[in-house]
Parts: sequence; structure tokens; C-alpha cells
Amino acid sequence: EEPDVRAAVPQAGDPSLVLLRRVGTVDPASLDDYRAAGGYAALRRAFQLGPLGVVQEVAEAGLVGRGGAAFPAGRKWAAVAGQPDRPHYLVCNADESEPGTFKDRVLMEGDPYALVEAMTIAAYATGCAKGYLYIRGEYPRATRRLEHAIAAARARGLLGDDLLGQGFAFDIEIRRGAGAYICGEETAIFNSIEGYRGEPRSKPPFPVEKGLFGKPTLVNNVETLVNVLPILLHGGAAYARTGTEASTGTKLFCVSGNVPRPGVYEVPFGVTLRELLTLAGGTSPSLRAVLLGGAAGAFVRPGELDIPLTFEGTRAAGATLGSGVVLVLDDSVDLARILLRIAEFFRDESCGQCVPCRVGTVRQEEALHRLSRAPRSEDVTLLREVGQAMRDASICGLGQTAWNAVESAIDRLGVFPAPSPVPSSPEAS
Ligand code: L3W
Ligand code: SF4
Repeated sequence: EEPDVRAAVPQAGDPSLVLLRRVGTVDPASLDDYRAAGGYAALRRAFQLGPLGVVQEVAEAGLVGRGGAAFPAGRKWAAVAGQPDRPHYLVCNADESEPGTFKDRVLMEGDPYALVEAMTIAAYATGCAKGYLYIRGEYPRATRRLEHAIAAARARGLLGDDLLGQGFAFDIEIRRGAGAYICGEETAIFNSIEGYRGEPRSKPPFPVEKGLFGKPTLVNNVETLVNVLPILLHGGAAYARTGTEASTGTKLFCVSGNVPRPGVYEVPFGVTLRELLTLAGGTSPSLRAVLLGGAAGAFVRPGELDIPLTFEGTRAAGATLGSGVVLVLDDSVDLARILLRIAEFFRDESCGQCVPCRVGTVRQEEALHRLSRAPRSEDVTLLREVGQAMRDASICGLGQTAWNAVESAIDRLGVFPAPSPVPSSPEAS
């Protein structure tokens, strides 16, 4: 039996938490507990505001997507709400598969009704009668808890034909992934739900216009949706007072690796990486690097721990927040092996649909294997050329970001330094 969710939330019970405030303190099976802890007050508020009012609050909050791309949620919601084509669909992306990411799992296992309520609000605001919760196949406990929460909500009239007597109909169907990372890409999810191979579609058209079954579709990550609850409870403007101007609210970070207290941490945007790591027990003098943003992210050096954890701050430092991965590596870790593992992951998970990614991820892994045996500057040059081709010409985010971590390890950490030139012999001169 896997350890329960509480073990993954070192801050459980801290009254300053927003997104994690119920995790580890309420019974995730009990709708009564959820309501007693403030559940369903946000949906009631949504009904008072009306669909347009909800979209306005989300826009005013400055909420941006938490899956890695940070697209403004208010713009997405307004775009779906304004589409004349019907029906509209809602898809919650719960296919959390980025290596080192486990925040959505903690939310779903520890506070499943929050996601059900947040999906209901999103559907109400954007005119969706049907929602799909696309959940990672390797999350059986989260799936069971959500199945239970959906059934309990339906039994109490919180899902179904006429929610709380408001004349609004909405229901949620769970679809389980089957182990492919690419099925977390939003358009690959649509193909998977429709019964096709989980391959990304070319964008545009964006899902807001033509998504699931060719209809306007709102796709948001679990954490993005759960943020809508505090936004409605306190108002968008109040929500936006936490964090920075461009990164509002709080963020869940998945801290793992060589730290004393790994787990999911919730902090306001703007705290520094050093402050976050202090919460997790601090780092040792043997710290070598921190991988920020996951396999598609970048390495940060020990001298850069004062980087502010915001979208703009990490971008300015040549890194990314991604989905919130903070993987701490000390000098006991063989970095070349970590890079090989990342390259193997992308090669394995590439759907193979487009050449730059299908071939590039293989070439990248081969070059890293050669480099781990003997540094050769030709292989570093090859990695750069292949990496640039993947970034420029791949259809989706997997191929576009498959070289990010390797590039940053070479450029920022000095992995695979160029061999010193062989001194020229006196005869040659
Ligand atoms: C309407 C436009 N909508 C963009 C929408 C688009 C999508 C969102 C972001 O994710 C990230 C990467 C990694 N009109 C629009 C529009 N949209 N322009 O905005 O779009 P995009 O294309 O920037 O990003 P994306 O392909 O959705 C790429 C991260 O994902 N990643 C892995 C993430 C893994 C997890 C996890 O395991 N939980 O999140 C890998 O690449 O950080 O930034 O909805 O439709 N003009
Ligand atoms: Fe598939 Fe890779 Fe192309 Fe994405 S970039 S569509 S994963 S082959």
C-alpha cells in the first residue's frame, strides 16, 4: 500500500494554506466534511455572479495555467463562453505525468470534492454541459476518490440535470489514461477520449474553437481549476494581491531529491527558491544543481538560489517554472546519468508522429550515451543541432522542449566540457 497523501504534504494543517488547506485535514470521502470546511460556497457564489461575472472574476484574478504554459485562464474561459457553436465541452487535464510532478495527485487524493466543485464552476461559466476528467492511469487512489466524490455529488443534486435548482445541467465522466506521457498534451487528450491514438493535433485551431469532437472546449489543469475556488470566495481583485503582478496567487511546488523533507509545498508566487528549499529542510554544501520545471525545464546552479519563483523571474533567469518541479541534486548524483534518463524518457514517450522529435530524441540519447563514455566536441555540436531542430520544427511541446534540460546542463553546469585541444606538434608548425 502506497503512503497516504498526508505524508506528501509537510505543511498539512497550516492555516495560511489556500489550495492545500483541506488536504490532510478533511476526510476525502465525506461530502459533509467538505461542506463543513467551506465546500460548495464558491459554486453558490458563482450562481449569484452569473456566467459572465465568473469569467470576469477569473480574468481579474490574473489566473494563468498551472500545467506549465501559463496561458491566461480568463482569456481561455471568455473565448469558450463566446463560441456560438454548441455543445461546449470541459476537459480537466489530470494526466499528471511530468517526471517529478505530483501536486495534482495530492489535490485529487486529499480534496477530491474541490476539483468536482471547480469543474462545475468552470462548466457553468463557459456553458459546458459535459465534463471529462482525464486522469493518469497510474493514479488508482485518486481515481477511486474522484469516482466516489462524483457519485456523492450526483446523489445530492450537485451534479446532474438541475444543479441546486438553478436550471443548470452538468455531469462529469472520468477517462483513464493508459500510461502515455503524450496523452497529457491537450489535443492528444481529445484524440484519446474520442477513441483514436493519443497523438497531438496541429494548433491552430485552438481547443477554445475546435477541441473535443470538433467543438469549443475548455481544457485546464487540475491546479488551475482548483484556484477558481479562492477566486470566487474572496474575489478576483483580492486574489491578485497575493504574488506578483504577472504571477498572482499561490503555487504548488513538488520538491524532491536531496532534501530532508520532500513533498508538495504551497507558497505565494515570488518567494525565492532558497526560501522554498528552506521550508523543505534546506540544502547541504554539496548541492550541485536544482532542476526547475521538470524534464522540459532547466538546471539552476547553487549560486542562483535567490531566483524568485514567478513565471517572469524564472524566465529572466533562463529557467522555467513548468508544472512546479523542484528536483534537488547533490554531488552524490551522476548528472550524466540523469541526462541519459531524461533523454531516454523523451525518446520513449515521443508519439513518433513528426520527424524532428521521432528522430531527434533517438539521436539525442545516442549522443549522450557516447558522451557519457568519452567527451567529444562533435557530439556536443550534434546535440545542439538536433536540439535546435526539435525546438523549431516539432509539432508539440514534447519535441519542442526535449532538449531544454540537456542544453542547460551543458551550458550552465559544464557537463561534458570540451576536451582540451591536443597540443600541436612542432613539426606541424
Ligand atoms: C486560445 C490562443 N488558446 C495558446 C492555449 C492552448 C493551451 C494553453 C497553452 O503546454 C507546456 C510547456 C511545459 N487562443 C492560444 C490558446 N492557447 N494560444 O493556451 O498553450 P501552449 O501551446 O503554450 O502550451 P501547451 O502545449 O498546452 C506546454 C509543459 O506543458 N510540459 C509538460 C507539462 C506536464 C504537466 C503535468 O505533468 N502536470 O503539466 C511539457 O512540455 O512546461 O510549457 O491550452 O490551447 N491564441
Ligand atoms: Fe509526437 Fe513528438 Fe511530434 Fe509531439 S513533437 S507530435 S510527441 S512526435
